[in-house]
Amino acid sequence: MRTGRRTAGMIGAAVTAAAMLTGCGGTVGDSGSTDARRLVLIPGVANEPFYISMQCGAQEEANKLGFRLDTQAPTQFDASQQTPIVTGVIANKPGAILVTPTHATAMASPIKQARDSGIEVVEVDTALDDTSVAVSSISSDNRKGGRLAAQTLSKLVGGNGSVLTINTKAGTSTTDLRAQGFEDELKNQPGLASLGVQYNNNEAAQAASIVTATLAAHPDLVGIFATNLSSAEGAATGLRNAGKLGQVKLVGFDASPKQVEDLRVGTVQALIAQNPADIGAQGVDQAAAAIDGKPVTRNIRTDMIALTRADMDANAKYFYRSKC
Ligand code: T6T
Repeated sequence: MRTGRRTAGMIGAAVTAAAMLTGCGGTVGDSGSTDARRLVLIPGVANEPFYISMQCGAQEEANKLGFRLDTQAPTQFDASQQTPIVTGVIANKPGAILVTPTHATAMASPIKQARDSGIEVVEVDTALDDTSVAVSSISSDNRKGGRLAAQTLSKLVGGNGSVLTINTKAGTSTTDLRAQGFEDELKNQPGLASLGVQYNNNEAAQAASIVTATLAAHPDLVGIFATNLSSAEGAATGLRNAGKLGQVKLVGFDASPKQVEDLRVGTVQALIAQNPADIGAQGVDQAAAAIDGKPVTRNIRTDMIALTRADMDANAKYFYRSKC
């Protein structure tokens, strides 16, 4: 495996993770000169069905447009792991990076460095607070998704009772917007009382513990909104451990294979599925346009759908993939 001249141990670990992402990711060469036909995808974390699906869509589009796409992913969704990947890529001068900033402010400095070195920056999924850095940002309408989750949960619990949000990591633009959208919509649902937001640090086990502790403190809990894959998978485990499956309703974002199975067996009542393959494909389109000096679209919103057990199989195209 070849890596850049400035490769440190940490980058080596991250690159290994990238190669494992789907088996089709590669490392970036160290030619030292700009290779405008090369793109580097830097997702939020390796080995996760949302980002694998995003990579599959990006790879397919890059093949169509005649670009080489390399992928380098951190082993955890964490700015301290993603930063050396971004700075390492600068030395290798691709035409563009497609990056999922793991923190809305902590990732600003390395991503700006990339931009200032002449690399086009396209944000895929999450975004920096500083909207001046990327030429284009492609994501779901996350605030709307949070509102949709609240409407869905309200119907499931008959409009009454206490509800909890389990969020992943503060500073993740997407999931913070989902939690805000959920709270906004609760204002239109007078029978629902918010128990606030708790963070699971993107660890499913922590989400399970949050559910156990909340059930002990609030036996009136009727519903949970889990803002992403790890929080939803973990919340389902927590409800199962407490023997509360189906009694406490669960609406989760994302549609990993485990989440889809949880929906099928009734552990989860609804999933807000995103379209990560489209985020990846449109990210490549925008990167290619920027490199070729063509017009780019600053903000692109991809579609989402609320899946229930009744309609899930008709919408199987929204299920996330574990490999391309
Ligand atoms: O929900 C997705 C993604 O949209 C979010 O930014 C981070 O979490 C996921 O990757 C799911 O784990």
